[in-house]
Amino acid sequence: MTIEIFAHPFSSYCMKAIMAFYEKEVPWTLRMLSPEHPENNEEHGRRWPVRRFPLMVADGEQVMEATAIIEWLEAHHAGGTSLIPADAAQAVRVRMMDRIFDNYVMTPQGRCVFDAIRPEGDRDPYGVAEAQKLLDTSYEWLDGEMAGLQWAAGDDFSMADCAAAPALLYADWTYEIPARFETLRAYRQRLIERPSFARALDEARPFRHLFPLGAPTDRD
Ligand SMILES: N[C@@H](CCC(=O)N[C@@H](CS)C(=O)NCC(=O)O)C(=O)O
Repeated sequence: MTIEIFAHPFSSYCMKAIMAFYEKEVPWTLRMLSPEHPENNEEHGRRWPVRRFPLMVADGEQVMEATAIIEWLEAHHAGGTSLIPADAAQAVRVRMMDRIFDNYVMTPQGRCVFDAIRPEGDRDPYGVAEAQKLLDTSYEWLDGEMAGLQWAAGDDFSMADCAAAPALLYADWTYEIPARFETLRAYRQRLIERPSFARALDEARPFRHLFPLGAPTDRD
């Protein structure tokens, strides 16, 4: 089976999908989305006019959305880490936490970053303040929720942790997780040390200068 992923290594949602492939030890080929590869940009836009990435094509079958790509991976490849429990009832927690990290950490984090790259006169301080307020709420809730847990759904690493890793990485760079949330910060560190994410993070390292708010140079 030939699996191609239209992606950029520094993209948070791409990291989410890519680390899942590393967890499952399934080989794939990068179709790099960058100005140096206009043919990839053209095919990506033709396949998915919304132009969001990652987008996966596996033997002609196309899947958009990082979560759906991981769902596809789990459905087609039994090996490696099991990212979604086969038991439907147990899978609820994984899917719920996946949505929580996407909607209430990754989304407000992105809102702050995208505001920073707008032209001066088009900035939205109210929207950024709202996003930061949501991050405050999410950080506090997650700090309590993760107490006593190794991973987002319990003892086993899952798709929810693939969502959490880039979300918490970039959220902390954007709007620091306060020191008092020790449990959440420790979970973020466990994610950074997870080999699948460490690999994706290393592949993204050459692009850190692209982070509009300035990426830290002494950590992560
Ligand atoms: N809901 C999508 C979000 C994908 C997304 O927004 N990806 C970003 C890169 S991290 C993107 O496509 N940015 C391009 C743009 O906003 O035009 C998913 O889960 O895959």
